[in-house]
Amino acid sequence: MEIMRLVVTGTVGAGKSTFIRSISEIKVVDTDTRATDETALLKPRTTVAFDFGRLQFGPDMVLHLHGTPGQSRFDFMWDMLIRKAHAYILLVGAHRPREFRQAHKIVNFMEERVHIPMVIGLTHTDCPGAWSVEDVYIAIGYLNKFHRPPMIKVDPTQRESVAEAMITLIQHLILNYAA
Ligand SMILES: Nc1nc2c(ncn2[C@@H]2O[C@H](COP(=O)(O)OP(=O)(O)OP(=O)(O)O)[C@@H](O)[C@H]2O)c(=O)[nH]1
Ligand SMILES: [Mg+2]
Repeated sequence: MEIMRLVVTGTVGAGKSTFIRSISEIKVVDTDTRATDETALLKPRTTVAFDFGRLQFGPDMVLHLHGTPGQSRFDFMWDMLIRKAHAYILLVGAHRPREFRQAHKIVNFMEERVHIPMVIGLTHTDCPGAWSVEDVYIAIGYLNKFHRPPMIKVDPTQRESVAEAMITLIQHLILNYAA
């Protein structure tokens, strides 16, 4: 049985914990705690260490899903989780442009440590003020159309949508391995 370790990272409240809860076949181990800092203005609970979920993918492969906290004060967890990952998805809330800088910062953090396949999952596209895929690419620093990771819209609350995003990530991973 092959274990594929995938990291779900991204900005605060983008939907990382929800994403893993939607797809995991075991009850997710999470470390969500009542938010007491500025995050409390956005949401009542936040991840302080990690989320962990598991998904059987075909007869010979099992996916381990590791969700990171969104807040950068927990970036030692980003470091621990990304170093063991085979690929990652960066979730970005399309409705919170003020967080796009943070998304850029997370990508830089990861790229300084690993060179592994990644895709971007754009969440909250159903919310008022949501930015388009093209505008988000530019806002987080991907100006060159020919040199970008794939970006897909994903609704972490919908299992089907999360499954589609996972398939995109795994296809990207396989293509990269084959190259
Ligand atoms: N409408 C809508 N709500 C969403 C979407 N994605 C996530 N949510 C909601 O956003 C809220 C925050 O989701 P979480 O999964 O806690 O976010 P997180 O990325 O784990 O946040 P931190 O751990 O604090 O960084 C939850 O209430 C989700 O149900 C989306 O695409 N659309
Ligand atoms: Mg979380």
